[in-house]
Amino acid sequence: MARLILVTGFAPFGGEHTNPSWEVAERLDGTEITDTTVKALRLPVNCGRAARLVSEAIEGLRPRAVLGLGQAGGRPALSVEKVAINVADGRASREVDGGVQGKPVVRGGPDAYFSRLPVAEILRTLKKRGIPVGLSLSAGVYVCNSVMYAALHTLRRRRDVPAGFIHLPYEAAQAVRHRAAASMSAEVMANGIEFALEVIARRL
Ligand code: PCA
Repeated sequence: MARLILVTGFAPFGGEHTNPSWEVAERLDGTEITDTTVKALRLPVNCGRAARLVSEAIEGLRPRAVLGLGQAGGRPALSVEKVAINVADGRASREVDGGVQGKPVVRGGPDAYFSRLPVAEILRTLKKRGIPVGLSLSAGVYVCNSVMYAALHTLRRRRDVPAGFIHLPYEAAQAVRHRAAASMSAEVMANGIEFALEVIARRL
């Protein structure tokens, strides 16, 4: 059976017509990266449903690695997430509260999981190749955090399967509607994610 890397992206939300995470995942769908094939999965912007779907995909497809992608509008660079917490708040507008009104992603689950991607190597490689990238210590408390947490929880006994999450800035055309917030072209983001997948695949 082909070795798969599962790459998830999201539907548009918050009045947007596109979501860069799906633009990038869709571009990479079916490509071969170091003897692995990218399988893209589009997730709904709903904490419970997205978490369930990513877990089901991991159980059903048995990927060798999992990389979640999501939009973090306003961030200036790709951000490699270090940690997912067991808090889900189903309303993006309440991110500012830090999820104090949130529920657990998994009832009884551990407080947090660290990314199991080679974070430092991804950061080094992307910087070397001229892709703006940084480390993030919070994936938030909205759907992206839920997906990262759910993937790591599903794989908690399969430590040989690297899994984690990278947030993407607005795509250039979206930023026009946000007072020219920081943005990047889908092409540069896709290149960056391809480099990250190469780093991940090389270690499998
Ligand atoms: N970004 C949101 C949810 C979907 C997405 O693309 C987040 O950061 O949680």
